[in-house]
Amino acid sequence: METANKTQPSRENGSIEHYDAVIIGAGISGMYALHHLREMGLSVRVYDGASDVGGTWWYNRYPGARVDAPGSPFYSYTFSEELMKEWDWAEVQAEQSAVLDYIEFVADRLDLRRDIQFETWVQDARYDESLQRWTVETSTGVRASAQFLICAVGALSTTNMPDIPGILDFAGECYHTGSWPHEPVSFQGKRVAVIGTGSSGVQSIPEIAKEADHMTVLQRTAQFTFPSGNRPVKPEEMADARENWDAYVAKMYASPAGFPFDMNERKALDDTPEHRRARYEELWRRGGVDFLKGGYSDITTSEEANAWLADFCRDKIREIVDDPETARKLMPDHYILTKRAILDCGYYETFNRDNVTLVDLREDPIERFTPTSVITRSGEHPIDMLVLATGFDAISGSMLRLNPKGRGGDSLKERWQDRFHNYLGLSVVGFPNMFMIHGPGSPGVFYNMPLGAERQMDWIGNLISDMKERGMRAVEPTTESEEKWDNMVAELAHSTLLPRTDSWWTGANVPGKPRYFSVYLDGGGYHQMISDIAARGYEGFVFE
Ligand code: N01
Repeated sequence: METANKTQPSRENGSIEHYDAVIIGAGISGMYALHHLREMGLSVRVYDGASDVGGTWWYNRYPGARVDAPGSPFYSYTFSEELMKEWDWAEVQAEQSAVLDYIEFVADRLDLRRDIQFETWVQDARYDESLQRWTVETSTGVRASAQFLICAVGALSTTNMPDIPGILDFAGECYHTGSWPHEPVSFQGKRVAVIGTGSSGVQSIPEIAKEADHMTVLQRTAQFTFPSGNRPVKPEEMADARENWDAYVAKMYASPAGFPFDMNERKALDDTPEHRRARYEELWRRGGVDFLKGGYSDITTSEEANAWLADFCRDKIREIVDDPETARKLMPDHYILTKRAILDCGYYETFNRDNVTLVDLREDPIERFTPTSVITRSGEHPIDMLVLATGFDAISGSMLRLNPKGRGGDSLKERWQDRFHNYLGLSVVGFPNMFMIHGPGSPGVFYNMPLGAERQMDWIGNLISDMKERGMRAVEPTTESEEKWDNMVAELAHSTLLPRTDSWWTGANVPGKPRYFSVYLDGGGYHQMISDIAARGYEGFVFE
């Protein structure tokens, strides 16, 4: 490492900047990567296409966007007790603007922006085998060379645009929830159509419906959603988290999903049907995370337990939705919790509004768009605005969009044609010194993502220190270790019902994408395992 202990880059005739590490992405992961590597004394540069920090939280500012996972104050960085002590969370499921405020506070507090170049898209990244360094080319013409390339490009960042005849001819306003405008969007007096009923659709539909003249929901797959149970964070909860932060963090480290909650270990069929129903009623009333952590341990492994909960939730839809025909269309038919769990704020209730129409695209598919309408098999729906809540080319999409070129100029797209070959979700054969945060093969989206980024980045930092001590210049995994890891990811996934349902976890939402479940499901076990691998001298890697 030639510039360790320097934080300023050296420039050659202004044409190329030299760093120890280049980080792509200034979201939660990239920000921590910058902080951590800088603390280690490395020279680091971050590039991001956005005009400020935040990544997914910078882009996803659609109405209703909020943390819909176990939330505040545990969806946050854990590495600094000061940050924790200085920040107050207002709601358990913080809204997007509150999360972005927090991220900006961290960037200010750690003075991160001085090493981030915004509005700069990395267009190419190539490994030079003779120099054992990466060169990146950017949209602003800046070129940079670095020994290490950290890809913090986001697991849910590359938007999935539906390919529907005539969609580009639609002349009204059109927005994707994943790249929502920064200027206010007014729905007043407008006829709005929304495609997509995943988390983004379920969060935005109730909000848009309150303001729009009319809303048409174009639903391809009916969804199970649970009442969010969002509420203010109580002052005593914040005080308790602050007082006992170390204990909470230890619990987060020990838990499979990275949150400090005790999960119910009991199996559904160990209880009588009456007891189960009473339990589900109580959890439904409390809503939110309570439902997920308080349910039974075998919902995603036992077909019978799964069917029982699915029936309970379908009964809830029938209870909530007034019109039986609309309720019928809203009935999901997949294994419950085999698509990402959604927490909603009045989603099913929205279909009781006079200004909302539900179109079931399975019975009544979209034929085409015109400049002023969407035409489904049953007829024409005139619209002024189209909202695409169609999700992302998730997990692997942003790495493929970057498409780095490794040894011999071979591209990641070539390497990943059939599967997203990787070792530990961190590294790829033929791409030395390149590391992914939340990449395919990691627990990524099944783990508390800020914590997962911290833990992966700490591991990468330790590997870099180890290389420095041993005078090593390059590291990459072996093909055998990639194959072994792929089998481990698959084995764990297939011990559950999750791969049986089409979802963005299986790549089924993007035509032509390799279809398989590419997330490692045991986050807690994963972090222990990668730490053991490090202790065994980075087993599965080769060094130069
Ligand atoms: O995307 P999705 P999302 N024609 O892929 C439909 C995270 N997140 O943005 O199910 C018609 O879940 C598609 O239909 P189908 C969270 O992890 C977090 O909502 O593929 N429909 C589906 O209904 C989440 O899971 C938060 O049949 C089409 C929808 O569009 C993940 O991001 C908030 C279509 C896409 O749902 C992704 O959620 C929001 C087509 N051609 C999201 N193509 C927070 O915690 C797609 N669909 C803040």
